[in-house]
Amino acid sequence: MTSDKKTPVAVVMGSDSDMAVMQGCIDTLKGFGINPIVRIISAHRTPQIAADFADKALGNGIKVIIAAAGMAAHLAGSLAGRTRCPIIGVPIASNSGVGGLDALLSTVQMPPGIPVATVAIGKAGAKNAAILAVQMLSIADEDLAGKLDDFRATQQKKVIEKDSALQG
Ligand code: RP5
Repeated sequence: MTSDKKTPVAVVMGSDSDMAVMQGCIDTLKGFGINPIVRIISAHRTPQIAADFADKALGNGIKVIIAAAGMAAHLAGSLAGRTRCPIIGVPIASNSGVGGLDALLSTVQMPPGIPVATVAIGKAGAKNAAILAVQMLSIADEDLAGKLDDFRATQQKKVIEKDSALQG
């Protein structure tokens, strides 16, 4: 079975200032042939738009939402409260001076019943969010599953080559 690869993933971020981190997420998805919907939506500054987006997500064919925000990062959680669509949260390190711990706790500490699958702070988390979304979709998509296997094999090969080079 092959899912629609054009629109199954939405990448939502609280501000355009988050794009420097989230570009890696978008690029990783594109590397797997997924051209995501990309939106700037704020839980605090545009709350009605956030609510409408969440309410319509499943009906619009979205299967996974990746939500990134910094500071009091309520975007992922507020979307999660309004949709069954799985939400992957990416905490962003802003200029708050606490290195993204504010966003990490705001994203990960969801009350029981409304989960957000939270990845690491920043660029590593952004890339992992894309890979996790692909893994979710690969359950029902053999083509994506094959791409993930290739990705892991390539990743493993690179590490082995670096180790070999180290051994001289
Ligand atoms: C959050 O506040 C955004 O996700 C961003 O990480 C942070 C700062 O936003 P800007 O002031 O840069 O727009 O809502």
